[in-house]
Amino acid sequence: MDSQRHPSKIACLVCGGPVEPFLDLGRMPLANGFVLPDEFSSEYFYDLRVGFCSGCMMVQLTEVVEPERIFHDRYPFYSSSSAGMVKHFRKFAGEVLESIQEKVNPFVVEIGSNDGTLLRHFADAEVRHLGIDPSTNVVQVAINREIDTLCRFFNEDTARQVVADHGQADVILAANVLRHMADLNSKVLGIKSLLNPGGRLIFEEPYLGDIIDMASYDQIYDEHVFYFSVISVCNLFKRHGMEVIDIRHQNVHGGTMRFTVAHENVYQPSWVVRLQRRYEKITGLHELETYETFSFRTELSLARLEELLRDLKKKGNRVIGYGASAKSTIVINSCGITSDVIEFIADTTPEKQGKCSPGNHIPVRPREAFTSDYPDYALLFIWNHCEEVLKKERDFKAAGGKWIVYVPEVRIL
Ligand code: JHZ
Ligand code: ZN
Repeated sequence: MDSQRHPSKIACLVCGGPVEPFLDLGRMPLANGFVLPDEFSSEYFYDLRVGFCSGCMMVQLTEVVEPERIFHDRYPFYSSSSAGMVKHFRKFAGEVLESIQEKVNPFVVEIGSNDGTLLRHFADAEVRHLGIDPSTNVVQVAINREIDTLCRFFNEDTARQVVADHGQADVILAANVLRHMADLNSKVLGIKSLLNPGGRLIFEEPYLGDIIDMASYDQIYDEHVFYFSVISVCNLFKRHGMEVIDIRHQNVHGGTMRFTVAHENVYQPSWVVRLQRRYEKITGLHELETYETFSFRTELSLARLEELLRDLKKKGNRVIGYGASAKSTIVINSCGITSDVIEFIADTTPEKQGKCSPGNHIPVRPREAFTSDYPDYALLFIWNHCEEVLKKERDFKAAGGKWIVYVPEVRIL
């Protein structure tokens, strides 16, 4: 092995301390890199490894893919692709709108605003707003909905530009975005300069505590450079004179934490933040051993899934995948699943249909390919939308079909 390319420890992207790798998922294609057959030979691969920094407690990837390879004019993920998430964002917006109703002409900025699923509620309420997102195709959807959006990467320059054009923000929102940004210190500096003195950054991300508890290893991929605990997020903002003043756990994407952050010494931080930090110490989120156990559970879970699929195929069953999520790429490539095992993946996103899954090239077909000819088993790659899917597809079960899930454990439903 080339020790220059695969150093055992890398420097933490936040504090520069040593990062200890604890899980290696091998060579991996881009999670959202769905491909046409003539693109197979130019597919991009990277080493998917994740590590823990004992200095600032941040869990992070050890190899970062350039964001321009991921977010471009064909980024195939739309925030509105799940009815459950649309509902979640409506409620989120309602709470924020209520918190700013006393303000005169408030200004709300969303980083990574995608197709405007969250920001549309501010546009509808005629609140001054601005979305910032680098993926042209998703931004076009937002612009068509008359949501003010700037199509570019968020960074310190963008922040300066927004302040010059519109002034500082009262609220900055970011949902499933900050963990995607490798140069996190610089992004925090951008946020700090964009946020007015009494302003709040409210962001949410799948919570590391839940990822560990549920062994949801498939949330680990190129787009997610960081995996946030309350301790690591507090440490990150403290470096820049900001502080976490509140946290609220959310029941989406397998467990998400919503963080509220402000300039230091403006608000009294909630006792919940202190308590959760203590809880994280009790459950070992500040110790490498916890992550090594997680790594072992991941390997076990992958082996069980592989065995189950092999067994079902041997008995002559038809198996398909449901939901060509970014997560599915990790499971498919880690388990070595090919189209001999899974005929196709059913997915509602037009941009993914007709293409093949990254790496192992399983065809992606519209949902109707599933409903018109039910298989014996469907492997649910969007276990995070389980309730929504099982309700929508209740006829599959009624027709004798069975679901396979693998988070929190490999099970047949
Ligand atoms: P879903 C993406 O992850 C990527 P993914 C990103 N990195 C991130 O952080 C999270 O979102 C938030 C399909 N689908 O939401 C549509 C159906 O086919 O778990 C999409 O292709 N039928 C930004 O991709 C895919 O699932 C359905 O009934 O893991 C989305 O999967 C539903 C509900 C979805 O996110
Ligand atoms: Zn660190």
